[in-house]
Amino acid sequence: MTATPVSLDRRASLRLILSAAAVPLIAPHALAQTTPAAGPFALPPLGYAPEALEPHIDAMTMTIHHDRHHAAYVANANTLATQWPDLAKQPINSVLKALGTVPEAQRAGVRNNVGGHWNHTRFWDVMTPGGAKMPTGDVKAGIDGVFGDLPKFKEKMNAAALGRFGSGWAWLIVNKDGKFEVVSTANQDTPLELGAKAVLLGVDVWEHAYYLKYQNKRGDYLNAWWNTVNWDKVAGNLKAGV
Ligand code: MN3
Repeated sequence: MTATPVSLDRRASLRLILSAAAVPLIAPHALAQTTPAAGPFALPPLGYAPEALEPHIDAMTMTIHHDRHHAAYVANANTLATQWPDLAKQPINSVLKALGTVPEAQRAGVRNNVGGHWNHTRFWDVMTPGGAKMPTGDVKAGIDGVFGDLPKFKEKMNAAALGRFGSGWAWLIVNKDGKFEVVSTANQDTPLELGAKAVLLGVDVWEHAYYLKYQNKRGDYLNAWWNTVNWDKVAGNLKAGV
């Protein structure tokens, strides 16, 4: 009978079609990680697999968030650098600490896009899998000294994150007086413009950070997010300052 070879051919063709289809599905992620940016700003690699934070943060959210949202901030920052070349001639922290020195035509763009690039870079890093699961050393001492203990600090941070109307961030910083403080910023504003001496930890509460898995339940996302915090990275941020 001829039915069998035809059926096998069909299966083989289907396999070929599927394997060909798999290439463009994989390629954009790989490209986003490795293609040099057309400009001074580059999307940093996530540093871990997009599924590495599951079940707390799902792979699809991480992929879209990093490869599309963060990538868009980087692309826009590169466009701004063509309009205002001084943007690329100074450290990013200096620009964000002194937004008043940015020409007015580019200021809002720099605030949103260079700010978004800085915020997300810090965010991916503090969620790096592994590391200490509890604060130790100077971070623990700072948290206990100002907030009482870790649970009370988490309450304060969650309140800042839940209280941010619309889009923005909640942060643990060392403020301009050298004291641990929880602050919230709107949109892609950074704690650098508040005069922070160190930015220890930040959580993105834009809906794009959690909507696929948690929908409108920002509190559930926050409770899950705490499981991803790498306290060794937090300690490194305290030591490094800004
Ligand atoms: Mn975001």
